[in-house]
Order: sequence, then structure tokens, then C-alpha cells
Amino acid sequence: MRAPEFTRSAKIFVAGHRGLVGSALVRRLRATGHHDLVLATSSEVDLRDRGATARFLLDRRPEVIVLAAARVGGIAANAAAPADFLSDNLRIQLSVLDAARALGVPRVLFLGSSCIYPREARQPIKESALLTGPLEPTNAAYAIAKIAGITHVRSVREQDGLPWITAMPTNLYGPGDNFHPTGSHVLPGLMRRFHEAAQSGAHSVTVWGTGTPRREFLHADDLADACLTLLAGYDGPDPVNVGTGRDITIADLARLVAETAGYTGRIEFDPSKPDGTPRKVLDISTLTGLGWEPRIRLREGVAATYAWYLESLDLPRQRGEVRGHEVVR
Ligand code: GFB
Repeated sequence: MRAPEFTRSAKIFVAGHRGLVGSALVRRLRATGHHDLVLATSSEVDLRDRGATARFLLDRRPEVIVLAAARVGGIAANAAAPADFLSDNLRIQLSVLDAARALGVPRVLFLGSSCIYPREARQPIKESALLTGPLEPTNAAYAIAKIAGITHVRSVREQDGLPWITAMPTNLYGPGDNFHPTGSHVLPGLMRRFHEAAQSGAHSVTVWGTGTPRREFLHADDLADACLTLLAGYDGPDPVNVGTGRDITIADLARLVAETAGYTGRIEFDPSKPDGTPRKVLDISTLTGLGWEPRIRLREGVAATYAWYLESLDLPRQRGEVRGHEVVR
């Protein structure tokens, strides 16, 4: 089957629409005139539940699914709960992809993560590096679930001929991120820590690890734009990397976030905390070859995210709400 034209009238299910990625997708889809969106909160449909997911998709019958629902977290959350990261992600993927397959949904975009690539992959990492070496241990369980998702999509392409595709975003940030002090990714985690230190007049802030690892950061709005580019113009079995192609050390990121939050005290490093993978920057030539490029520079994106964070502090918090990248509970 050829990939159907990605029209404004297509009925699109954004799985995980309250998370960092899903909410950016919904913003971008609406801004570009896609009005027929299928959305469901995790309390309406628990995507880990096969039966509930199958009934929901049978009832709504989307023509396009973007699978942005997942259990995600930073290095400490991954290391603390690998069984949850493996199990929840496998279950979400199996529920959604099996139900979509049974209904013959013509177009699925599955979102993975750059941590699927081997820890020692040559940088910048090409899509062809997948499964060429051992994974970074701090997030191997999560990565293996995501690799299962890529293989699932590829297998459906092979067996049923459906034009399903996968994208591998690098480390993401933006409005709607999870700012939990220990469970979050580095950028929102540091934003909160430096903000609180600036407010309290603290003289020192501790950053985990040595500060030497390098990471690439992509704003969620740029990822959303990339997803639309792929839905409109990509149909192949290989995952497509989504990043900026530029990376920064954690120490430099910490200085940038400190400056943004108005913190002027000392920055200390705690090498007893894990560094994780030493470097992770993606080769984005497949995607730039399709005409996409990142638009939001890190400094501007961090400033805008910090402004969002300040606003969110004034919003009433819902009890039990997960302000994560993607919401599963
Ligand atoms: O963002 P992060 O948790 O993700 O950590 P990974 C990146 C780097 O920042 C690590 C350091 O070297 C951390 O030690 N870091 C410094 C901090 N201070 C902090 C802090 O306060 N919080 C956090 N979280 N890190 C994740 C994977 O790995 O990447 C996920 O665990 C996912 O599975 C995600 O794939 C994209 O890049 O190390």
C-alpha cells in the first residue's frame, strides 16, 4: 500500500496528547488546519489495556495514529524503575499497534528515542547504527521497549504492506515538560533547581554527574513540525532521526539554565551520580533531505520554556497529574 496523502481532513489520533510531545503535536496540527483530532486522556483510555484500546480505536476509527504515549523519565527515573519502563512501554505499543493493525489503519507514526542506539555509536549517530552494539545500561530497559516498537512497525510493513513509519527524537524539552526534582530529564530538572536557588538566594547548586557528557536538545515544537514532514513525505522501513545535529556539555547547559533563571551562585558537580552515555548527537541528514530543519535555537527555547514554567507555577496543580512528556496514568 502506498502512503495515503496527508490531508487536512484526515482523522488523526494523537496518543499521549497531554504530554510534552503530544501537546506540541496537537498545537501544530491545529495551527496547520488539521481539525479532526481524536484525543483521549489516560483516565478515559488506559493504553496499556489491550481490550480498552481496541474498543476505543474500533469506535473512533482514525486514519492516522501518532504514537506519542509512553512512560518516560530522566536518567534517575529510568535507573530506579526499569521494569516499569519496559512493561508500560511494551504494553502501550502492543495495545495500540495490534489494534491499529487489526483495523488496517493506513498510517502510523511511532515515536522512539535516541537512546535506542548503542552507547559507543559513532557520532553523529546515523539510523544505520541501530542494533550494532551494546546499549547504555541506565536506560537499556526503556530502549529495548522502543526497539521492540520499531521492529513491530517494520514487521507490519513487511507482513501486511502498511506504510507505517518510525521517528527517533533526540532529548526533548519545551512547555508541558515534567519538572519533577528527581524524575525529570536534565533540562527541566536544572531549570527548577536553578529557579528555586535564585528565589531562595542559595549560594550553590549541585548538578548530577561530571558535567562532561554531551547532549543534543530539541524543542518539542520542532519535533512536531518534523512529524508533519514525515507524515506528508516519508515512507520507509528505517527510523528517521529528529534532532538539531548540535550538542552541548551538561556543564554548559547548566550555565545557560542558571543564566536564564537569574542564578549567580556557584555550580558544583556530583560525580557520584551517573553520567549516562558520554555523547548522543544525531545525524539528521535523512530528515533535512526531506526539507525539514530545526528552527528554535537552544537559548531561545530555554527562555521560552522558563517563561512557561513560571506561568505554570501559578496554575492550580491537579492532584496526581503527571506533567510528563507523555501521560500514561
Ligand atoms: O536528561 P537525562 O536524565 O537523560 O540526563 P539521558 C542527561 C545528563 O544530565 C546526565 C545529567 O549526564 C545526567 O547525569 N544531569 C545533571 C541531570 N543534573 C541532572 C538533573 O538534575 N536531572 C537529570 N535528569 N539529569 C535519558 C534516558 O537519558 O534520555 C531516557 O534515561 C530517554 O530513557 C532520554 O531516552 C532522552 O540523556 O542521560
